[in-house]
This record gives sequence, C-alpha cells and structure tokens, in this order.
Amino acid sequence: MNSSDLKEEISDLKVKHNAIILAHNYQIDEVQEIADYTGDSFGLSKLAASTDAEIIVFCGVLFMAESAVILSPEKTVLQPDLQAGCPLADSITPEALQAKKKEYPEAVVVCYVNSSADVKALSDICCTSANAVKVVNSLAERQVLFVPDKNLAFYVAAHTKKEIIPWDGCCSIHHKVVVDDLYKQRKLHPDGIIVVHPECRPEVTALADFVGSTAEIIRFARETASNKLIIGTEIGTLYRLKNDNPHKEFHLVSEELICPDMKLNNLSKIRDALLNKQPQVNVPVQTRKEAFAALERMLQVNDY
Ligand code: CIZ
Repeated sequence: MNSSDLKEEISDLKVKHNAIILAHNYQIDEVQEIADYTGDSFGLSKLAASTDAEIIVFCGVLFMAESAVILSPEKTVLQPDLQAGCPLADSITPEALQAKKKEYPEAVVVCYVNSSADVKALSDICCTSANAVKVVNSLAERQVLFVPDKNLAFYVAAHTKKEIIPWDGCCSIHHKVVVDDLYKQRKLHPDGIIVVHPECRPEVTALADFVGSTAEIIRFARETASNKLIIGTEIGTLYRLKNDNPHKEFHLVSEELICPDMKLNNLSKIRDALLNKQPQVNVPVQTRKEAFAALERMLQVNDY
C-alpha cells in the first residue's frame, strides 16, 4: 500500500475509533505530517488529557506513552511499536534508585520526565528540561538527587546554589555532540547561532548561544531575528523548525543526532495499532497514583 492510501486509512480509522495521534518532535517526518499534534513528551501528555478522544496513539518512546497513561488513566493509550524505548530512562531501575536514596537520606529526589513510571513513582517531584531549574530552585531541601540525566543535572547545577547529586545516565544521542562539532559549524556558518538541548554535555551547553528543550528551541527559532540556526538536538525537530520558518536556514550540529528508537514508529504500524487497538501501554494503579503525585507537584511549581 502506498503512503497516501495509508494516510487515508489512518484518517478513517481515527474518526471511527475517536482517536488522536500525537507525535513527539523526534518522530520521522511522515508521522509528524499525519499527527494531530506534535510536541514534547509532557506537552503531548497534557494535551491528551484535555481531549475527549478515547484512544491516544502516542508516537514516541515508552516513558512518554506511560506519562499519557498517568495523566489520562481512563483513555486507551497505544504505542505503534512497543520496542521503542529510551536507554536514558532504562539507565535507572527502581531498585537502584531505592539504594541511592538510602545513601542520601536527606536529599529530595527530582526526576526528569524521561524516566519510567516506576522511577517517577519513587521520586518526590518531576521536571522537564524546560522547567528543571525552576523546579529545583523551588524546593526547600538543600541536597537534590537528580535522576537520570547527568547532563541536565550539570546544567541545573550551574543555575542553582543547591547541591546536585547527578545520576550517571545520559541521552546517548545528545551526549555524542562534542565542542569540536560546534567549532566546525561556527567555521562553516560564522553568522549562524548555536542552539542546543540541555541533555548535551556541559562544555557544549556552555558554548551555545541558546539552551532549551525542544519546545523552547522551536519557540526561540520563531522569535529570533537570526536567519541561520545550528541545531543541537535530535534530527526530527528539523521538520517543525523548517515548516514554521521556511525562510530560515537550519543546520544540524552533528550528523549523529538520530535516535533509532524514535524512528521505529511508522505509518503502517500506526494503521495496525488503530485497527487492532494494540499494542496498549498500561501502568499499574499504585505506580500510576504515585507517579501522578510527582507530576502534580511539578505542575504546582510550573505547568511546563
Ligand atoms: O521531554 C521531551 O519531550 C524530550 C525528550 C525532549 C524535549 O526537550 O522535548
């Protein structure tokens, strides 16, 4: 079946099942094209909770679909390819976090949304890459166990007086960007401005002109007077950047910025998910309630 037939079938199935399709900013172009909404993981989950759709097809990786379940337990959440996981989220198990908490009994546990429902459930409060600094600075405790991304933890540490204890995990894709990549791009595009994600190494974020989450990068690109941007986040983000700013030039800081997990979802898997109402993502009730509490606490500090 060709891609336009598939798109038509998906569109009919969506209406038939009262479903919406959410695509993370890192999804392949074709998936972003047919999505009802594109965005970052937390923004999409909040959006899912606010629609009256009964079925959410979440095109992203597992922790993202879990967040949608946590915020919308009454809806059916489908992930077209269940193999799409996140090595960063998998870098911490609930058991390992429990052990670390024992090592630092005074510390408050802040977990990045890029974590499993089980890890969220064991954390005091969640944060996104956009609000991590604000969340940490809002806390009464002096010592913060920050999981699972060490690069985001270093970024927060540079913007707070609190003691940050980073978990030793990272996004293997953003971590591939090195300062040499930035120097090379600056040479190639001397009038370009460098925009990177806070999951990049601290020496990379220190050199960038702007550091932000995907949603912040998308907003920044629209608002900046600059017409040439060098982008340090996953390649999928270019779809939205180019669509929003057809007159601007975008260059990826490194050709390595491709997340293989994010590329697992495609049109035929979305069609199959809608046809079979499978694969579904579920989170056990107790875990969901505890994880929800950590997300809700974040929302009280900052709703993004
Ligand atoms: O939380 C997300 O969606 C991720 C993975 C990155 C971002 O900055 O949007």
